[in-house]
Amino acid sequence: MSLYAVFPASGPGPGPGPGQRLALTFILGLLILVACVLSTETSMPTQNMSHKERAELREEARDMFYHAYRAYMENAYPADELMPLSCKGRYRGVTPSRGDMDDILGNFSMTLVDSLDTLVLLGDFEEFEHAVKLVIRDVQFDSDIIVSVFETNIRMVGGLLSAHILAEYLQKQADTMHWYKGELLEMSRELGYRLLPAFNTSTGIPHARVNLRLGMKDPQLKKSRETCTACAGTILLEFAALSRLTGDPIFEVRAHAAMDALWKLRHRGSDLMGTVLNVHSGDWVRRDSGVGAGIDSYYEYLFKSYVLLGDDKYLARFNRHYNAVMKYVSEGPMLLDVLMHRPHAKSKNFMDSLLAFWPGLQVLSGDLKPAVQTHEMLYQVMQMHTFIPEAFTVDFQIHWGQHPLRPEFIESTYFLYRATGDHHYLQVGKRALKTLQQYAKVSCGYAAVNDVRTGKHEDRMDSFVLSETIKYLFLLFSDPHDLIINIDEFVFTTEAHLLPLSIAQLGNATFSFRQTEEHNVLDFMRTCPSSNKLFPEKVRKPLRNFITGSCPRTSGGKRLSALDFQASNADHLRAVYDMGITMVSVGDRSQGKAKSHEEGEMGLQFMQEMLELTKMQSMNQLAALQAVAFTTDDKGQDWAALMAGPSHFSPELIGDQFVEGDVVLANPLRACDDRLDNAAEAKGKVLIAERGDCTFVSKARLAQKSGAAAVIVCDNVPGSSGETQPMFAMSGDGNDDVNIPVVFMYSVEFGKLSAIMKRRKSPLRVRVMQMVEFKRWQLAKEQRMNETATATGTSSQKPEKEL
Ligand code: DMJ
Repeated sequence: MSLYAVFPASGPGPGPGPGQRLALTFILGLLILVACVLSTETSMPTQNMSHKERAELREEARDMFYHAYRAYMENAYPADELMPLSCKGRYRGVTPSRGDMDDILGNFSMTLVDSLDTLVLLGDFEEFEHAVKLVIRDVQFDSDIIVSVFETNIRMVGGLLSAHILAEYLQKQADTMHWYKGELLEMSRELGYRLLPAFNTSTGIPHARVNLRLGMKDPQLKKSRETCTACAGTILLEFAALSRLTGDPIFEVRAHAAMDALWKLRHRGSDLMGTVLNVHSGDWVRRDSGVGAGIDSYYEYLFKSYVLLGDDKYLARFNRHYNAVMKYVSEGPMLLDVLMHRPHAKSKNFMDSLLAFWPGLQVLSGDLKPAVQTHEMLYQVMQMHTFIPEAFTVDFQIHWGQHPLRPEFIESTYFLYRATGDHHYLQVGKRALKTLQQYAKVSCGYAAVNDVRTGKHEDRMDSFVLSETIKYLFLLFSDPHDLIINIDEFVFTTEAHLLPLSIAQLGNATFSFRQTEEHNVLDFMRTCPSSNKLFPEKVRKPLRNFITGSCPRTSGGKRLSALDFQASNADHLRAVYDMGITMVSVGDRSQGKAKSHEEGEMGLQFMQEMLELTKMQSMNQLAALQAVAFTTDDKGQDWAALMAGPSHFSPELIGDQFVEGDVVLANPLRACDDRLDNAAEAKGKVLIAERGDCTFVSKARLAQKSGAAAVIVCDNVPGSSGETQPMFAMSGDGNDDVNIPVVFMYSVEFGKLSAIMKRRKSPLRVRVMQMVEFKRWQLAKEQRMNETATATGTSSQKPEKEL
């Protein structure tokens, strides 16, 4: 059914023009489609969960742990990870490399070390003791392997430290493991020393990678410069614990220094951090600022450093950043990256799944309302796509469909449940658990999902599946009283390792006792019914259809807004009819009449919003659209541009940024098989390669290798055009190594470009840039020309374009 809106008969002013009508039809069509396609499950009221069911789910989480753990121990140990599809171990240097991703691996039995403290939480002291013995016997660090400092710290140092703490705890409390003499602490100290050379930089901010044996003397690390904010800022909890437990201050000193240096790099205007920086100069390399990939655990460690060490400085810093994030990045329940130096400009139109930890952190810091909202939005994304994809767009479409069974959403669910006691979060956890069982469980462990659209598995089970994902599920369904430790006396590291708050008392000048005034803080929870429990549902309710919009959102008396409007909703149709707008099937042109003058006014307001929405939508589309611009006259005065699509794997050209160069056709045109016969010619130029035979990103890598300034991938489907089909963004493989712009051009547009190339005597020079910027620039130019023409009384008619 196709619908369009007819303007109210009683309302003043002109009706929408044909273009606007078309846009309205489009929006309404879209709304109808969304309403029909999506289920209404999100509006299910929360059901309380019985003790019995909760206990059953706890046991199911326990079984999940053993299913994964045994699969690893029996088929992969002493490898770092289990490959669940081939049912064998993943070894660095032996298993075919996955590139930078493998920097996580150090051939140090990572999954076992990462799993140790979960064994204690499960109450399996016997297996814990056995596993500790294995680690002491088998794990060694003197390997000529380059590892990620961040990952080694959070998974290995953190895993060893928490296991050491729990081993000593069991000695005292469970009268067991008397043979244990602090070997795990010694191992973590040794590993800490092996990471320290990375901290020898002029800023004190550690390098991203280090060689376990050679430190920074590895020739491959000579050019090491860049690290991410989270990579450098997620060290302090483990290093402080290491120093306080060993009595060796060096670790904590270095980690504090890195935090201090990072703090100095914040943007003084916005208080935001970028994502990637140069460890020597302290210059920002990527100024995108959000709470997900590249930054996430820096914020987490500022707050938790305050909690663990009691140093107010970290709370103050966290608060400054937090306010900035809530001011610029947070938009309703969404969190959208901005540029740290231009915080009003959104730098991405997608969110990544790592940001799902944020509501959990908000809970810890006491800001419950936005935590409930963001969590609700994420839950809807999960229901829409089965799992939360690695990245999803602002309209909740898949941007990157992978799902490596990450813990962040479950982690936040756990903290929200602990803070509110609301059974909704148990239901959410149940759904997450059952989804893992149904779609990720394989006979040999749990397999990551390569694409949530197809459900295809990947031969990968990251160690955090055991150390975090299943641990948080187990904790969610456990009564804290049944756990062998008082969980509230511990801080969870970013890898969910347990560090006791008592560490602060092990002496350091930065420590000061916190004034908790616990009784006053908790008073509001003692009301009956607890206001704390009633609150989240109130916050969630209006958001319930945030994505699907499948139920009426208006309550009596409130004006229906265009944003809320659902063409499939009878109440909505009635409401707009009352405002004087009739929705008619094409062909039926009867008009609506407003019930009253006021309602007629509301109708006008409604239509205005519709137009605004259309405008916003086309602005968004324009922002993503790329342009290949060139001059159409010899003097270089007149410009034209052909539309092109962006890619997910190359840097975005934002604002007035552009890359300019002569175009050159790749030889062979498809630029595959690592073969480019005219590589020398491509240097500094804009290389044109044809779609097909290999991935977009491999063409881009080949062009980058030969020094090309940018790439235009032209379509291989004859007759395709951006005028008749939607533009799309080329997908990558998740690696972030392409640093030249890469754009896609349909065949019709490319036909125009190649015709111009043929007509020109000299090579065609093009500018790759954002389409919206090109349009802005052109408009400004036209305006200037008009002004001059008016002033001089001449004609401002533009010369014919070459297109
Ligand atoms: C874990 O290793 C940690 O939670 C880290 O902070 C982020 N990435 C993974 C889980 O997704």
